[in-house]
Amino acid sequence: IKDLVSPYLSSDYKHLQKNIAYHLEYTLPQTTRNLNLFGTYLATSYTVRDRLLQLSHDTQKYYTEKKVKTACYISIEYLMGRFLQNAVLNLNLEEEYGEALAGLGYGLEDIYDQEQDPALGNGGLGRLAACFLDTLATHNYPAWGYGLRYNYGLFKQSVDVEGDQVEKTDVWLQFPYPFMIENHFIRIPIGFYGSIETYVDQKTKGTRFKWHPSEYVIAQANDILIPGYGTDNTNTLRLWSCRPIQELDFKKFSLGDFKGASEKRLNAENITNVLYPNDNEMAGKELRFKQQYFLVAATLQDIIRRLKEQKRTIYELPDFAAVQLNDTHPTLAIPELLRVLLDEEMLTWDEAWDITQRTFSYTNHTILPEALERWPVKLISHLLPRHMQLIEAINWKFLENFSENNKESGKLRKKLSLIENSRDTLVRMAWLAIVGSHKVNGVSDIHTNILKDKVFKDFHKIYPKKFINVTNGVTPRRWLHACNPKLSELITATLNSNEWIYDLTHLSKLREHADNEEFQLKWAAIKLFNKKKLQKYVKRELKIDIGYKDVVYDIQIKRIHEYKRQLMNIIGSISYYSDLLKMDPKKRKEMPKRVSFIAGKAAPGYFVAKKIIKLINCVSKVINTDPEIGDVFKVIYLPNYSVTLAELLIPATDVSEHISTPGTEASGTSNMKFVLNGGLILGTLDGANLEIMKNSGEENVFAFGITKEKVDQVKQNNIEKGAYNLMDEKMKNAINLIENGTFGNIENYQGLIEELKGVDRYILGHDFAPYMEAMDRVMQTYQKPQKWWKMSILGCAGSGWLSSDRTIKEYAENIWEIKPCPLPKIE
Ligand code: 26W
Repeated sequence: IKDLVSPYLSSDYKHLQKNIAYHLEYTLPQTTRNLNLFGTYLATSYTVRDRLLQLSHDTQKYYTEKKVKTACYISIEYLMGRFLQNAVLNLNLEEEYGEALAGLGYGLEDIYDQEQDPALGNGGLGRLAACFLDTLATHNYPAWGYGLRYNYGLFKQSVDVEGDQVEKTDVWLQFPYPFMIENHFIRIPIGFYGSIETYVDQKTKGTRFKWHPSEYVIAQANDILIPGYGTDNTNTLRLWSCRPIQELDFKKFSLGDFKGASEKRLNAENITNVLYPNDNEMAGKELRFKQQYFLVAATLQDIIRRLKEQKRTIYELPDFAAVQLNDTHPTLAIPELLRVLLDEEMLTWDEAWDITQRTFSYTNHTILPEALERWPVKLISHLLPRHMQLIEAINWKFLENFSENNKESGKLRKKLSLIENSRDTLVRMAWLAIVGSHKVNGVSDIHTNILKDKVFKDFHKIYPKKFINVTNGVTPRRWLHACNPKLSELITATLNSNEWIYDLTHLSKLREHADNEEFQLKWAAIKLFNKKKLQKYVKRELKIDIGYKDVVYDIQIKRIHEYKRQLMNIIGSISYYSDLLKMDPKKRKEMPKRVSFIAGKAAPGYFVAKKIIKLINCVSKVINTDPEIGDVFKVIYLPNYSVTLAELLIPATDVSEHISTPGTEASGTSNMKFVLNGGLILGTLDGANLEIMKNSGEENVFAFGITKEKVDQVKQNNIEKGAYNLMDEKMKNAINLIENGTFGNIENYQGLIEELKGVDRYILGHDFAPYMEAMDRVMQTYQKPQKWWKMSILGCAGSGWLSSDRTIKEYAENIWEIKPCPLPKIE
């Protein structure tokens, strides 16, 4: 049969053209006689999909033959970005597709540009998952991604005339998304609510339990095939969407109750309707809890089905699949697997618990207390009565090891308990994840140390070996090769090989060119080229002309959050603006030029973050229209930050800001992407910044501020003496400008300013002067091009370890115990 299809898949450009024409004529309501860009993009995408389907079938068949162990990554978010360019590059078909499309009158770039980003994630955690999928396929690891196919992804953001964030629904499925394949053969029933039956097992005479859910929905698989770079191995990202058991209640319909007739369907569809837009803050809504259970219940059934298809027993599960919990959102997988093993597979508790612990591992991505999930016992008992019973049993058995007898261990028991008795009785999901996993990891050195010494201290004492660090990484395919083709070419030409694309440590060989003037000029010219592209975008989208020659492009792009301190950034801009105004106009004109970009979304319910956006926009308006300032300084807020926008911004950046309060940013991953693209870092001693300094050289990073150890003392001082009283004069002056209405009515910013002058939780006041001083160093250094470009090249040369290929190797070896399984090459 393979011979019947393989001619279709030839990669000759004429063949590709025929394939595209086929899909235009027979898949789409289009014809080859009236071509348009969007239709051609769709048809092109279908031809890519065809190739991936073939490769995916071969891959699955081979993995099954080889009986490999598979990694299953469960994540409630995936921020994939555009698909087509990545797939064409990974399949190494760029030239062929370029030619094929040119023949039809289109440029490849314009076709790529037709694609909408599927925004099925909020930020760092979802994008990390996407980088991991790229690496897993590229390095031939047998792996599955599991997630949810939300009807509506993260909201689209715009800014109104007042400077406020406006949210619009992201209807990403209104047009076909050609890379997702609805797999009608995989439909899995998922229960909710109901009761527990207790009975005596006739064989063992022991008590057994059975859950009888009172409601069911269907989990429908939607598959996205993940190509690897330079390999035939193609993995699957399986996204579940929720369908009703019964589409329409005909009885109700016949009685004229049309609304009631569709109620069940609407309730079911609701489960995967929308991505919760909170990042680092728990919303605590019942629907979100349903999403979490729906995801893990469907995923585990799918894994167990595949295990059994291979005629393997349930005891072999830990050798068949390593299941990674991406933060605590999928933690219900632990009681769910236990339930399946006990109530359906009839295992003993000890057997079931052993299998569970050996199957799961858990990654923590944040230590912010408001982000740590705790769900009410009441809610769990109502929705998943059997699971609540099991969580209590896990807790009971775990605490058994710590006697109740003396006061000290009584205290310890309280701290360790999976169930917290505060105002509400709550389940601590992180505790459950730790107890039910064999490995727990943080995402950077400093973050893992905080987990061990603070957040999970008591658990670390009990299970010292369970806790390990796996520092995050990013895929060099998307974040250098695809988004910065000119730099990619220069690196390949300089190293005389493109091996760096899948082994990034090769970049270290760039070190010998760091001082070379000719090389520096080439390097700088590419940055300028990328800046020009961004300048054009800003002109087109915002109608602002910012210039790009001899201007420092300074960028902070990430979710808007108090701990990330965009507020310090914008107050810095106010202060700089005020200094410029005070200057002798002649001297001002000679100042080095800077554009300060900020982009990022605020969670719709996070009012403080929204005020920060408003302040940024109002400050930007005043500065950008001040004729005294002209092109010496501009502040640009770019709306609707996305993966695709990041691909434009990162290659164009001279210096990026990663200025979180020490101890708050678990890792950060955009910092890595900037360094990879020759951008310099202006950053605090936090997250992965520290490791970037270690690997690229401290002298190549503009670091400032205190270590995390000193933060508590500063906070205490703020509380005792009042933050405002300790503040630097320049910062007071900037705050004064906000208060006197320079940037619009102060009432807009009341909450922000009060917190800043009072407690200043994130110690902006303390760090302000060193921050401004570091920015000054940036501007001074930029005036010395040889030094600047040397730093830029050395930063990139030291970034080999930043690849997610390194990260995944560590997961594979130290947590999952899986091995690459490359498909044999067929020539
Ligand atoms: C329950 C609400 C909620 C939603 C999302 C809580 C927490 C999250 C995420 C875990 C937040 C997140 O994305 N964390 C980021 O993870 C990145 C990948 O490890 C890190 O690089 C970032 O530093 C971290 O903020």
